[in-house]
Amino acid sequence: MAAASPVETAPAAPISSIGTGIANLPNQRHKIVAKNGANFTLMVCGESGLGKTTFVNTLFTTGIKDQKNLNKRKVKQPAKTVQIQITKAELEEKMFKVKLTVIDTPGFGDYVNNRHAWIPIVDFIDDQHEKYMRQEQQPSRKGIVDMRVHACLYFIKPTGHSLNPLDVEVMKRLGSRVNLIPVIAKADTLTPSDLAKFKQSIRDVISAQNIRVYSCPIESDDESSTKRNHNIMNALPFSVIGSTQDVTTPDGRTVKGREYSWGVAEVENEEHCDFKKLRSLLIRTHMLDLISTSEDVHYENYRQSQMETRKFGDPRSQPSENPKFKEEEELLRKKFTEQVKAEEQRFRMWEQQLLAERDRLHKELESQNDKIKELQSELDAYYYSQRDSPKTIRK
Ligand SMILES: Nc1nc2c(ncn2[C@@H]2O[C@H](COP(=O)(O)OP(=O)(O)OP(=O)(O)O)[C@@H](O)[C@H]2O)c(=O)[nH]1
Ligand SMILES: [Mg+2]
Repeated sequence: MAAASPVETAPAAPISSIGTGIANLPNQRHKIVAKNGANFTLMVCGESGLGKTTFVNTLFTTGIKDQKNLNKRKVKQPAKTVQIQITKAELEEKMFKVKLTVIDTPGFGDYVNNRHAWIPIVDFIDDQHEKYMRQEQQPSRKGIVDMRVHACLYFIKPTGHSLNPLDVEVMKRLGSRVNLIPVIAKADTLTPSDLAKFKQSIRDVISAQNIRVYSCPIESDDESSTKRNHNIMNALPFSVIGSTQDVTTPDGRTVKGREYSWGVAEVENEEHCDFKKLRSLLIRTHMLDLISTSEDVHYENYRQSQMETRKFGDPRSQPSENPKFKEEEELLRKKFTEQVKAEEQRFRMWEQQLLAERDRLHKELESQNDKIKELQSELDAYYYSQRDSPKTIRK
């Protein structure tokens, strides 16, 4: 279970930021959020080495202004993530506060035995729903700790082909639990035309496989928002470039980006990738929609399915669909059946040997009987011949 695995929590950093969209929220929601403050939890996951940790660092260094953290993060390249890592920050805009939690997860699928390494991630999401539900059932519901995931970025390898079967399997499971946002990693490794083709083929697989991904409401009261929403949705899956390095462009600008002999791939350039669109969707324009759909749809689904399958207060049953256990169970069953078959075969041969031995003994017994009879009759003949002989008469 993911809950049992150690989780590293970075200390909360009070961060003030201009630019979160909380002040622009629709009025009614605005009041609720203003009163309670908002919790926003973002998770990143996907295969190993795709730049998840780099993305999180990039987000912190470009979107959230925290000078102390920024220096620390800039110094070293991220090492391979080996456990779920939680970073907390506070965003503040005007009077509104958002507690941002970013969950970085270990990559999966890079070697054969790691095929099921995504299970702890799915379990982590379920566990947060479970913990929240349990707290909700308590008499006192003050100070509820809430780490339900509001958006899950799924990193896709920039192969230029399509989604692989592991992507499809994981995305299906994630999409039914959280707002799933597909992201193409390392967009700087694809040419613009390859990227466009790649995006289309991913969209095709998502719809053919019925993978549920986050889609924001398009229509809005004002035209510019509607246009912006269209723009955002058309860019899906978002391509990203991650970098915390400052580099200088040929025209002399200093930007976050990656330097190549042919030029600079800029993180915040809309011509190069969709990082800006994605960041804006997450921490500006659609944060509230992500929070409310998580609560109204995903958490509600979880709550209802749990209520239907167990009594109030009962612990959560082991997820029966856990494919790792299923595979192991299947293997054991196969082994068991094979062993039973082999034993049966052995018994059948043994039985046949016994039957053959019994027949042989029967036959031997019969021949022995025949011999005895023969001898008996010989003996009888001898006896009569002796009895009738003159010697016997003389006696
Ligand atoms: N070309 C390119 N390389 C990148 C990008 N983002 C990250 N990288 C590089 O990819 C390597 C892996 O990056 P990480 O951020 O550690 O990847 P990760 O997904 O967190 O890996 P795990 O923790 O093993 O799951 C590093 O060498 C990064 O510098 C990108 O946008 N483009
Ligand atoms: Mg990592």
